[in-house]
Amino acid sequence: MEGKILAGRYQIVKLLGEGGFGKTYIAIDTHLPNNPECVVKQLNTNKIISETNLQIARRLFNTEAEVLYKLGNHEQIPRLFAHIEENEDFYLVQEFIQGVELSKEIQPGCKLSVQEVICLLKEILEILVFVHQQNVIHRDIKPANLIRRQQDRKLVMIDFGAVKQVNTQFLSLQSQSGVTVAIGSHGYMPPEQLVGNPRFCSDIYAVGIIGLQVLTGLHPTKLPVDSNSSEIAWRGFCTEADSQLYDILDKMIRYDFRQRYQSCTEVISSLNNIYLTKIQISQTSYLKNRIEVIEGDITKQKVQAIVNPTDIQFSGGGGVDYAIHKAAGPRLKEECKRLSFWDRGQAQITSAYNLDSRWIIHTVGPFWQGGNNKEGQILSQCYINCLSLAQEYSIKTIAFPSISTGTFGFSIQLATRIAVREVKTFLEKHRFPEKVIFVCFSKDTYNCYIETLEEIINF
Ligand code: AR6
Repeated sequence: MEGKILAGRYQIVKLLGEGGFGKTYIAIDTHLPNNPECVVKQLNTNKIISETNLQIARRLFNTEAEVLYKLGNHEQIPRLFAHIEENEDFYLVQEFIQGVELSKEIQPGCKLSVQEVICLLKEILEILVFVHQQNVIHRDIKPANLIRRQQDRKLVMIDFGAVKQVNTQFLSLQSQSGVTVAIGSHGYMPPEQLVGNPRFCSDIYAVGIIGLQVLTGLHPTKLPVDSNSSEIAWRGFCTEADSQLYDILDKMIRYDFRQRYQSCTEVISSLNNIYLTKIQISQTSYLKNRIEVIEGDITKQKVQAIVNPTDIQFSGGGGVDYAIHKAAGPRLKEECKRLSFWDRGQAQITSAYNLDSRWIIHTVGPFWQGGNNKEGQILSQCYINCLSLAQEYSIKTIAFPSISTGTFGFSIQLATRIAVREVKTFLEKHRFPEKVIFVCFSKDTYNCYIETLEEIINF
């Protein structure tokens, strides 16, 4: 194969690996300047004898190439450049990812801390959310299929679909004729997949197993299985105590798939929800580190999300709302138009377009009417709903203006008290957002926040 040029463009350089029905090569793209490297996966059809099976292979290959093409829209999944059929062999040409496989990072005996494990699990699960949304089950999640990209240190998920899905089909054809080819990897594959019934939660199982591997420092095949329950008996190999993470892992790797988490977002949400340990909470300094008060303009903040107090028409009509719309540009207005009607106290998230932040969380605060119309409760809901969205999106830093204290006429003192109380309660229970910044537009508001924080959290 070396030296062969596919489709008059991709020149095979060397063999990277070989599996059941195919081979993977490094190639160069002779049509682009500097001839960048790419990966060519070949589905070898030598073993497919009948014309009908060849047609099935072709159909699967084409459908799966379409799926891969869609998946490649995610920045942590290699892009598909081409799919080629030549002399009844099928090829996929993909982006080459420069980096190190996770399997090389986690050598035997290498243990990560609880916090590091949580980050790793979330990073893998966030990619899988997208994959599952496209109705694809990866089927072979393992450290060797996750590459830590050199350029940005992000994980990239590789080895998808086409060749594998086609393989799986032929696996059943082959097994009828007595030849078996293993799909999936020993130790990472859940029982239902072993009998040919993979589900979305089979991928969740595999991610859970990676979690066990990095927590215990043991390869999954080295972990004992309880003969009564068939569950993996892994906890005895951990040094740190963190029952919340351990409970989540247990639910990811249950022997019976019905007892597992059924979606990746559910797992992410549980991971985000891990309560801070008692020690962390008792350190008042810890909360202090997560709250900041500044005097300034919220539209200038370099944070992941800013909060926009708006009205139920999302008009961008006045106050901060106007300033945010002006700074974000007209595309924000377009997106806001598509949002549905809200009640006061609710929150919704949009992109932040031209702003330095990634997100805007819009919330409709209460209009002060003398205090007898649940204004306090509604304002609390604004804070809780904004913070919950921040948590759901794993937002690290969020900036709040003083909601409802302008056009909507709430007293600064009362609004500040509610803001501080809700932020404190939320942060004590959640890891995200990691930091909340109160952005005050005037010296008076700033002083009010400082005094209230001193009183409520010893700021
Ligand atoms: N950065 C930070 N804070 C600001 C900024 C800024 N650039 N500009 C104003 N503030 P308001 P509301 C402060 O009236 O009371 C709009 O018309 C300001 O000093 O913007 O929640 C919407 O469309 C005040 O303390 O919001 C809604 O109809 C606080 O932000 C309505 O106002 C909020 O003032 C919402 O009223």
